[in-house]
Amino acid sequence: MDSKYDPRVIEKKWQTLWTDRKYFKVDEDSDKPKFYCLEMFPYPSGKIHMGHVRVYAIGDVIARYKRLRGFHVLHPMGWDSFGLPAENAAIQKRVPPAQWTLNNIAAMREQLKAMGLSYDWDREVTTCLPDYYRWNQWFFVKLFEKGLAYKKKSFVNWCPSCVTVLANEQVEEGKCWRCETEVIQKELDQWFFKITAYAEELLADHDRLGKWPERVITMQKNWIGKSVGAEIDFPLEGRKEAITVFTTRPDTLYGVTFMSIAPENPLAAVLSKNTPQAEKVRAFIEQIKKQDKETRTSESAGKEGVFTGAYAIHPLTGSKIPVWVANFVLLEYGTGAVMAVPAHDQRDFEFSKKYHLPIKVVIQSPRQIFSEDTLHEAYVSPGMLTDSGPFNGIPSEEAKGKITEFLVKDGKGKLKINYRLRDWGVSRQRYWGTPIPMVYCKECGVQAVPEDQLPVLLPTDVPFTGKGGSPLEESREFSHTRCPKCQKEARRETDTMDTFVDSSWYFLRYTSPHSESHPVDPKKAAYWLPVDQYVGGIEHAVLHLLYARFFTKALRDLGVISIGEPFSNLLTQGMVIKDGAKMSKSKGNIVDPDYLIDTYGSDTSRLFSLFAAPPEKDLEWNDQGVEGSHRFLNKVWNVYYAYQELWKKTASSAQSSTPEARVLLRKTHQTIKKITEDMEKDFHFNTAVAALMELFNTVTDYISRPATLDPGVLKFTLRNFVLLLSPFAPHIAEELWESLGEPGPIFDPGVNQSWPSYSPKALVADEMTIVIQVNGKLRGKLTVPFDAEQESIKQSALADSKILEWVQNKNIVKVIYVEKKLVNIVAT
Ligand code: ANZ
Ligand code: ZN
Repeated sequence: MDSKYDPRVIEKKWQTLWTDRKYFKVDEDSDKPKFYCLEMFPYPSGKIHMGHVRVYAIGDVIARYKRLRGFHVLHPMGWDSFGLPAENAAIQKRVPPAQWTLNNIAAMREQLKAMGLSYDWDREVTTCLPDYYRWNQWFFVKLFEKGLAYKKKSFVNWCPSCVTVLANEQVEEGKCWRCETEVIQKELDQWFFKITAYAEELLADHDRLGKWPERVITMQKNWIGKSVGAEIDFPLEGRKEAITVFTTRPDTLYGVTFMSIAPENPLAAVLSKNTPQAEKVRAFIEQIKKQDKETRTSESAGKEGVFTGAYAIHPLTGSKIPVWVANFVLLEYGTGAVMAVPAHDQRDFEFSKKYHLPIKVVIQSPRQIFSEDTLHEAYVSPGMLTDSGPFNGIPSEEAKGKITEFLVKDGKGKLKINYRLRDWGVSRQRYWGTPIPMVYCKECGVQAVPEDQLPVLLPTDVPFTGKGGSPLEESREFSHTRCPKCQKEARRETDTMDTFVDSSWYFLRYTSPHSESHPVDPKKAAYWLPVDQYVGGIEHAVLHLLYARFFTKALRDLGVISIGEPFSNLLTQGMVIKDGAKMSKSKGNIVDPDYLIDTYGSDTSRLFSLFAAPPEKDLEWNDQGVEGSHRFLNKVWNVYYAYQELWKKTASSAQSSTPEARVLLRKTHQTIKKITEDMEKDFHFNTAVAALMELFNTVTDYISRPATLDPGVLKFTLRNFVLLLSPFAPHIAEELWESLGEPGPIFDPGVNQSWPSYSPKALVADEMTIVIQVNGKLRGKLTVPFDAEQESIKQSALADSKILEWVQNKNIVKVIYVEKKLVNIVAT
């Protein structure tokens, strides 16, 4: 041990040793219970940022802690390495995407290694390499064979200038994020995964999850958006067909005063044909097509519409109801048509006011009688039915069932459950992604690429022009192929898969990353799965976490794995904030992890990020905090350095003769208890680190009085302190451990070092008796813990009932404390 704490030297030393001896490499053969600890893998943008430091430090603490708790821990790392930035780099810098990506991975791998993270690097998974993406293709084909991958026309956000599809997130206020051209809705042939087939199971299985943030579950529930209601048919006047609507409020059926259909609904054009309205309707549809759906259907958006010229017939009253086209009705939800009840639906209410359509109250509030004139907004709460024929006087909740039943008997409607969840569109007109393994043959139609011809490799002869469209179309060699069935000339699918496909199963691949015959080796997967603890950002609450849950269920049904839920427990860490905003390049408030690690070392960086906030809360950056963590580690180092000679002739001892040593012992046991509880319950790393600092204060206090020093007890405390510190600041912990001469290293699986345990008996305090005097005369006695603070002893003395009598009606001038002996109260 050097006299000076130099993280650069010791961190390199221990990282090399851990790596060379493969301490964190695991197989499937152990008597210990397994624990699979996983953090969301990064996109290799080129450099790690503080957000990475935070999430990977959290994961590493959990992994190391669980090892010390006797678990056989799988802790892997990899790269989510397909995606648009590589393509943009290719356009801007003329580097091939593969080269750009692999260089970035190499650089980031070194940065992660410098953090001292306990990964089994032999299991590294890189999604942009054929040994990984071939299985994306394999899954695609299997899903296609089961009808869970299919192609259909659908409307997508389209930038006419970039000639490409945009994700919803890439549309900003209706404009393209890249060129600010107005985005239009374009109908394209796209591949979909049928996630809706699992909607009910995805919802129901929320109950089977372990510790997941309530917020994430709520967001998923809203995203899936289950609605129970009815489908009701409204015959069209003078036509054979009917408009079918989906409603969650069949109780309001008598309040329908018009119908609204989506502009994309083909009926819109059909119904207005040959009416004076035809041209108006056509123009309106064109205008709405230009708006993005998010804006158009938001609550605050203006309600707009146009009359089609056609009428529907009310299924119960037989009255004539005008059919309108309205901007807020979506084609993809329900039936793309709505029965409008302006008295009880706010959007319909606003629409009616704007276009002077009648409003008919059919649910009466128990508190106030509303009529068309007194209603200033829709009445949406439950109430009693009125103006509803035979259903008058029935409570609205009950009427839902009654009216539906009535319609069903009459063949005019049926019960219906709807989900907001849509099938997952996976086609991307991009280069840097997994080629979709499909072939189009003029004779045989759509054909899957046979298994023995996988992987379909990404071609390298593709020019990057930035013009948009599918870059793979530009590769002649790629797009021209032969039909797997008839061998005639055929065309390959030139779209690639959404990169969310890659991250939907990487956690499965980690269990057997080198398997060439299977996506996952069934035995190994059965041993490791599910992930026991998953750690990642809340921004993935819906898409990634829902897709991964869907994939797990679909792959279970394909017989690939046997579990149905991938992540037993989920921890979502907060953001790293500086000067009130999330750290980002554009805000210019970035702290570079490289600088931090070079200046202070990885242990300080980790300790600070764990200490500064509970993991699920945002972490406010603070330079003094970093300095403070660094000073703490220095202080610790100096104490161990000062005593290292002593340890050679001293054994650790949990027995003590002196009361002072017993105070230290008790504090040690209390700290072990406290930190263990913090780790087990919601991972309260910040309070765990605070407890460590507190224990160390007791240590420095203790050694400041060398006369009463018991070296055995001190060694006992310092030994436990290192173990408690080791998940947080592993490098310095190994070094300190070595200085104690204990069998090590701590993280050598062969040493089998375990997390300290406390003795409940040792938590009880020694007590002492304090004499209480009033004006120098003995008036009482007090029993207090041996390490009670002066202030609390004085307070107890003053509150003693006997003493109160003696000082009654007197003025307390002074309270004198003689350490561990007496309290004298001076009163006049
Ligand atoms: C009549 C009605 C009366 C409605 C009332 C509501 C209140 P959730 O709960 O989200 O499922 N709706 C149906 N399909 C629609 C579409 N494609 N685009 C826009 N709106 C649509 O909402 C179901 C309700 O949303 C349905 O119930 C329908 O309006 C509307 F007092 O029908 B309701
Ligand atoms: Zn063919």
